[in-house]
Order: sequence, then C-alpha cells, then structure tokens
Amino acid sequence: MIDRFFSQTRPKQGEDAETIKLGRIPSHIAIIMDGNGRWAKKKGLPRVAGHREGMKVINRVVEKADEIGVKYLTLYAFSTENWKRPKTEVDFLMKLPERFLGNELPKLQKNNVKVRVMGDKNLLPSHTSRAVDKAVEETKHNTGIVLNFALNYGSRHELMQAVRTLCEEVEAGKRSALDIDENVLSERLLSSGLPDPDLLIRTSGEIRLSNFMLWQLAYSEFWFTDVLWPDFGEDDLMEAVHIYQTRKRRYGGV
Ligand code: V07
Repeated sequence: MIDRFFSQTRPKQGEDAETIKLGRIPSHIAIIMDGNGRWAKKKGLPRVAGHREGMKVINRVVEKADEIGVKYLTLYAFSTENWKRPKTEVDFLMKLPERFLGNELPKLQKNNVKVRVMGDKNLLPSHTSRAVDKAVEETKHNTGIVLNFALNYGSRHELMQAVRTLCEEVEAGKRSALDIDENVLSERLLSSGLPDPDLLIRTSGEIRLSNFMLWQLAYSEFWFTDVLWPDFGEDDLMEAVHIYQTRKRRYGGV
C-alpha cells in the first residue's frame, strides 16, 4: 500500500540512492542557517569566510528543495539581534544580499524562482535594500518555488507591529476588536501570503528558536542537526524531509 508512494531518485555521484515518499513533501521549509562562524574558526579562517561559504550552500538547497516539490523555502539570513556583532562583520553581511543576487539572479529567473524578503528594510544600508527590491520586483511574476529571505527579521517585533496596526485600526473605528481572529493577525505578519512552515531546520546543534517565526511555527515539525551550515548538503535536506515524513502531525488532536 505505502510502497507506491515511494520513489527512487537518481543517485548522484558520491551519494546513495535515497527513498522519499512522494505523498508528503513539506510544502514550506524554514531554515536557521547557523554555524558559519564556527565553521570558519574550526578551519582557522576569519568568520566572514564562513558566511561566504554559507552563501554558496543556498543554491544547492534551493535546487534540491524545488526538485522534490517544496513550494516555499524561508531562510534566516540576518536577525534584528545580529546588529550587535562587530561592525566589520555586519558590513560584510550587508554586502551578501547584493553579492548573492548579483551572481544568482539570472539562474533564479531561469528556474522560475520567486524571491521574497521579510524583515524591517528601513535599517538596511541603501545598497542592500536596492538590490533586494530589484530582485523581488524582477521575480514577482515567477510561479516556481518561493525563496523567502528573513533579513533584519525578529518575530517579537513583527508581532508587536501587527498588534499596533490592528490597535490603530480599532482606534480609528475601522474595525471592532471582536473581529480580530487568528487569520486577521496572520495577515498582518511579514509572512502574509505564505502558509505556515511545515518543517523547521536549524543547523549547528543549537536547540532554540532565537526569535524566528514564533507565531508561524506553532504546529511545525522541528529538526535539529549538528552539521554546520557551510557543510549542509542535499543529503542533509533529504534526511530532514525523511524524518518529517516519519512523524505524525496532530495539530493538537489525537
Ligand atoms: C547571508 C549567507 C548564508 C548563511 C547565513 C549568514 C550569511 C544570502 C543572503 C540574501 C539575503 C537577501 C536576499 C538575497 C540573499 C544573505 C545575509 C547573510 C545578510 F534578497 N545569504 N546571506 N544575507 N549569509
């Protein structure tokens, strides 16, 4: 019975054939790409070398996710807390969106990828927000996988802003407090239009959410791995999806 939901994907070089169920692919995967600095330190390199290497991994993961039928991929690129890092590191990080898009936008276009960004854009350097706006604009009609970058994102700030907007609407007499329900609040979040993530992946052995999509991850499956983000590969993604498929989601029911 279950067998016909299994498919063999072609083994790539150096990779064993994996078996995944076609039936239950997570529609939305969110990833906390952690461990870039630690990866660099282990190799005796500056932290920024880890960030650069971490950026190279993104393509592989997007392509693999797309290949197995994932529809939305959200990547935590920069948190509102990351401003506390040394200025040189922050300056380097703020160049990565442009660098990534400069290199990859043609390929993203070719692959019909739709780029989205969620986070407070006001605090970004103008060169960063310009590059990001351009990519979002140029890919807005694409109908393939949605690649959503959380950039200067913090979940409590996002929730607070949503509450503020709704309160203003109530104060202005535009709505009654009584018609605020979960859907109304969801639509005010930066993830509006995206389904909640089915699966959260965090790399590098940290077992926390770190202010990432607190509302949206309420019913998601979590998968943590000790693998550092620059070492993360297609096989790790497949393992996460495989484990996701072995878990039964109940949404609080029985
Ligand atoms: C960043 C590389 C990946 C590992 C995690 C930290 C460092 C891609 C982007 C990006 C962001 C927005 C966008 C296109 C690309 C990025 C930052 C850091 C700040 F529209 N990688 N990456 N942004 N890292």
